[in-house]
Amino acid sequence: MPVRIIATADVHLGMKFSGYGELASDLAEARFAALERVVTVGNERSCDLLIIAGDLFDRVTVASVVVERAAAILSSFEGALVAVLPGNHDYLSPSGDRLWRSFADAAGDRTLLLDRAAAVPLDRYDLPVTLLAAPCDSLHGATHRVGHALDTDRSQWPDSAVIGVAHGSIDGITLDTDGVYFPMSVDLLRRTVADCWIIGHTHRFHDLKDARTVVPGTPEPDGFDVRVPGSAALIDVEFDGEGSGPSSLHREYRAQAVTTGVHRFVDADVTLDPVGDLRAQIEAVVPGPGSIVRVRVSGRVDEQAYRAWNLARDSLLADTTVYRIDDDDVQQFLTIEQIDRDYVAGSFAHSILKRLVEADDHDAVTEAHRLMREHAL
Ligand SMILES: [Mn+2]
Repeated sequence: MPVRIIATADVHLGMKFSGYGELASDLAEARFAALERVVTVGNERSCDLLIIAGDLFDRVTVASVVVERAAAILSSFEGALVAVLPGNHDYLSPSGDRLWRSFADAAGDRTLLLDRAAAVPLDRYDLPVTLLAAPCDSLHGATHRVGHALDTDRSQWPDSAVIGVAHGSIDGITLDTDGVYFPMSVDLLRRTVADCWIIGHTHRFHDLKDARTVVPGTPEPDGFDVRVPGSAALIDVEFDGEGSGPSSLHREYRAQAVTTGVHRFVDADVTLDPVGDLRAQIEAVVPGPGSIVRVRVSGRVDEQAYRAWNLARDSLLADTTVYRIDDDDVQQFLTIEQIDRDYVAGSFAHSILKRLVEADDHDAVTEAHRLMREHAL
């Protein structure tokens, strides 16, 4: 009997986005919508199991309304079970778990908290699956929590798929310079008895066949370091090898990313063409509704276009899809009229600038003008 899983991680419900001004509430709300879409996709694709591989919540101190909303959304999953692993942001705390206790109170009986580093057979939910759970117990950890999956005897579950669920960095995939996010390597994962791993923490989808590992990614991008749309992983685990006894059962997984996110974070560079419509040149790099764009603008324009650019920039910023404009590199052409106006005729500065403008050497004009202003010549 094949098993179909919808997997997500790093939902980070309760994230505040305090640096994003008036976009903050929209971005915070989008994370709940993303979890709803994960559940919807799971239902549409008739998934048996929904797995959340850590960081469902952004921190252990999220408001109880956040916990209740999460539990309500997850309760609409129509498969046999929702399994939730604590990640490094919503870690199990040794001092007692207000977060996970209130989650357990709010969640239904088809929700299972993976709160021990142990094997968890799911036969009581009528699923031919044993999970090897590796929850986080702190924000940081120098060593992974998957050790028990190395020396577990999997022959105790001859008819089950054995699926690891962990949270942390993966060597070569996740940036973890100091090795503080429960680091795992492809080699380590390969040596475990799992048929397949589902590992959270990395915010973009990966199917690491070498490591038999699926990284679902975050269902909704949470900043400019996530350049891909939000996704979840749809995983089919197939059993074959019939006829020669259960121990020879061969299990194989197939994984695909399904898009679940709304927002896209985009960085763009624009060199202004002073002749064209300035606002339109910026709008051309906005990929569409839901995108949050940071634009670096450069170019050299005349005095009139420079004034027009300042107006265009302000109106673009009032439009919240363009989140930030860095236009330090937009420079104004210097004209003879301006030089006559700003510098004393016959002065050193006046004659140098005038000669450079007449020679059409605008790079030199810009640089000389900058130096003269700096030194108040
Ligand atoms: Mn994490």
